[in-house]
Amino acid sequence: MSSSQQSPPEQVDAVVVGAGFAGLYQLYRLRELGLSTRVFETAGSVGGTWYWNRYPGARCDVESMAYSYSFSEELEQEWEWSERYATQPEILRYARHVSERFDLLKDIDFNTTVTGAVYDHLAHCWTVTTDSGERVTARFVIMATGCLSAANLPRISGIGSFTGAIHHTARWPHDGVDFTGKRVAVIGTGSSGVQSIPLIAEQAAELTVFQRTAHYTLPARNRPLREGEIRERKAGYREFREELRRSPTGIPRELPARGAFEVTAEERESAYETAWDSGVLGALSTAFKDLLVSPAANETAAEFVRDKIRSAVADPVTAEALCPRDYPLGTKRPCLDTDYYATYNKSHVRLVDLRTTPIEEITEQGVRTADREYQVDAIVFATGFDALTGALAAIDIRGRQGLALRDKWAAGPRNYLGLVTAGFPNLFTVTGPLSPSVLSNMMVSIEQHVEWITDCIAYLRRNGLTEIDTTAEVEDAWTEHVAEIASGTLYPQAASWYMGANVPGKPRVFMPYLGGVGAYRVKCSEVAADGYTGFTLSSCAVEWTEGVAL
Ligand code: NA7
Repeated sequence: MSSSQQSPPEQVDAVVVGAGFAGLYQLYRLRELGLSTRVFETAGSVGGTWYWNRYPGARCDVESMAYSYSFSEELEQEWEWSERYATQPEILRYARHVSERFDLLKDIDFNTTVTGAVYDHLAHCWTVTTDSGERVTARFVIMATGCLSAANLPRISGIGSFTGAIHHTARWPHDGVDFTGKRVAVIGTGSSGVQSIPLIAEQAAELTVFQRTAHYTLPARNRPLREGEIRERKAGYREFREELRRSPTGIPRELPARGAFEVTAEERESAYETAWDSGVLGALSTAFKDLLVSPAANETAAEFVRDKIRSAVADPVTAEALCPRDYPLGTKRPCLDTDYYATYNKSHVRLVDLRTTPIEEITEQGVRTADREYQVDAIVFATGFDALTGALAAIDIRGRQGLALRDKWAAGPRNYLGLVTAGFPNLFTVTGPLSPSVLSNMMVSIEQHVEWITDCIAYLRRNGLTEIDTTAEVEDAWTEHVAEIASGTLYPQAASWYMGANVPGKPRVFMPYLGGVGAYRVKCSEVAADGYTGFTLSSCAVEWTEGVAL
């Protein structure tokens, strides 16, 4: 497939960047529309984040029967999920099954990274370049690059001098890692740390966890799915999917009618116990309608979790260090776990609180904090991602007048509906910043975006149009709307990756849209039904025949 730098670029209708769940579905839809499409993927196979995140305990914390495609009734009827929360290997099997079932692989170039894309404002098309030196010209580029794909490896001094093994949870070796008999350090206690720590502890001779921020985590209550419940869900799958699409987050759960102080202390406690027992992501922060807007209400739920931690962890000093204190519950990504807190009762597991003794350097032998060195054989970085914008900023994307997307977004992402950014026409982002993205069931949001983008391209074609852009005024209004909704909540109070706070130098802007999946879908659909209001549509002199005629 590859051609040399000198040969003329291949012309296709669309390039899709990424072959995770977004890219796979986008390819399927564009093919259905009759568009010639090339997909480029850095990884050696499909699956996106599920291809890379192979650390022990990696699993989805949205229920598997909700975290799956809905576009094909046959697919959803024939696929059997085995657990309430699917493991990474099972999700990866599913991604592979989908890619084979719909014959998608033949249009995907694996082990190929898109390095740049330049817009030609006269021809209304992009020239995309890859690290294999290939150039492809496409009228449309769809960035299906994922929200959590650019791994964040902190720049800790001395990291290169460590003589043991270094692993990042988001770049885990395919053959797995055997920690038996090893002294292991885990740095980071977000979802990846919380999921992997109990399993690493089962193998390691010694486990030292380095915690910068204590996280709120709820027991997942994972279990095998029962045949009866699978049958029942499949019988009502259509209604269930509709319910998810209309819901605030695309995750099935009860919506509260009352505030935390509109009930007695006993009723409040009982509601929190119900949420704790549910094993549903975000159940606690939505147990009452005001938990994410009122600090006092939030504190009642936060204290409930701290009590659970104190009763689960035997050593009071460790328990206190594990209690989150400096941000409201739910304002950093909540976690679901299996035996996380109990792991700290094991005699070979210890917690180092980086708030009192920060890491100073990585040494040849291990990790040195402000008070001592911890000698280890392996370091696991569970330090997360340059979320939402990292994968986009890694590509040199040049819009009108050569403007670089990374420069345009230097103070934070700006766009309209999270879909199109002004000056970068015909470039769509799937679940991009300023859309519900990571505050939703990604499958629900991916399907909605892919379908919207596909319908939009179909509309352009039907109407002889070749370009869709938006204006600075329209995107300013949307960007401000997203910020305004966030500012009415407690979310901006946390130094979270939603805010870009985990990556030094990244602008602190709340990136996901908090208006809710259902409301957002309605807004996107209305915009489309009204002829794409807020977007500027135009046609170039070149007729659309087969492929892009330039
Ligand atoms: P997260 O949620 O970003 O967690 C990363 C963790 O690593 C978190 O505890 C960070 O502390 C910590 N971290 C990051 N940089 C450092 C440095 N320099 N020193 C010490 N500790 C550090 O990533 P995950 O991979 O766990 O989860 C990401 C999402 O994947 C998850 O939410 C699900 O959606 C799936 P911090 O909190 O920033 O102080």
